[in-house]
Amino acid sequence: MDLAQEKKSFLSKFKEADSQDSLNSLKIQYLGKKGILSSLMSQLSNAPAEKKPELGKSINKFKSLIEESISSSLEKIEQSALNEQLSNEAIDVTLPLSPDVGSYHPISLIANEISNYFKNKGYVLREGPEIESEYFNFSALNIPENHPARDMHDTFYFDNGNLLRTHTSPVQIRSMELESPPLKILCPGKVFRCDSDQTHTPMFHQVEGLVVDKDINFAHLKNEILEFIESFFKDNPKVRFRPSYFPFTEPSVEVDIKGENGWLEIMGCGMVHPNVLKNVGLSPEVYSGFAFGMGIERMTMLRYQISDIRMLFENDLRFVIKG
Ligand code: 2NL
Repeated sequence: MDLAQEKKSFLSKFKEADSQDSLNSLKIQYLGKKGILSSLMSQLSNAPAEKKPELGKSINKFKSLIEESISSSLEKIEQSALNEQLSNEAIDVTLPLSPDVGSYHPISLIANEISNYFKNKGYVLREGPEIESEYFNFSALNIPENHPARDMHDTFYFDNGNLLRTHTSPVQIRSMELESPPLKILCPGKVFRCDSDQTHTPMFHQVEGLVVDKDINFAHLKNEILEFIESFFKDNPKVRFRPSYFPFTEPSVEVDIKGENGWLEIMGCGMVHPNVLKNVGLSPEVYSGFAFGMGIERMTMLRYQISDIRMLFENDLRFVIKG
């Protein structure tokens, strides 16, 4: 075997090898156990002693040449395969989002808007159970047993005497029992009444506010309501405070705004009844408060000009899909 000849033949085969497979088989052919390099090495042992050092050096040089050229070629091929894979797997982050992306239901939008408005005024959110006792839903609110107001509310009762709350007021009773004045809370949530027509559904949402402190008077209540209406209804409607009756407030009023077809009732409110304060252990001689309540569906219908409350509960996808 002639080293120079082998070198020439390797270089020409190497030039042809353009894949991982051909490079690997070339490697075996030259550097493998029974490869060309090992035959050259065995020739070395038969060579005359004076030629051995130089021949050995040349064989080693040839070996390094083979190793380096094959491994650098393999590295180049691997790198370009990796680049190709990366470019194939690339995600185009500039692609538009699916137009069918979800959005908040109008009731949630209005509930959040009202909650955020009052949070910015210093109110804190309070929540409570939807299944209540008669005490928290009625008695504590100055609605005695056999009072017609209990029928008025079309209450859903459980066999054990508990009920589905008919308003969120029991949350405020619980807060007054657990915390102490000054108190400024907002209670949004689901409420239930056995009633169903164009303006009533058996479940609806209410938000009630309560402020209790020393020296709270009707002017505070009136100002709070007027500022809220000015913010919620952008077209600055005329407002009317109309005397009314709730067992849990005295005096009580209902609030109307002037619409295109006359006055529209939007909420009820009043000064917390002294009996309600007594029921939660607060002296009406020391403390006073105001409370207000409104239906979230009603506010939603006014904002989006929805004429039938049941449309809000029909799962019409146009209510919840953007775009
Ligand atoms: C309405 C009227 C109202 C209240 C809710 C309340 C709560 C406590 C004490 C006194 Cl703990 N009052 N809440 C007061 C007046 C009116 O709601 O039309 N809601 C839809």
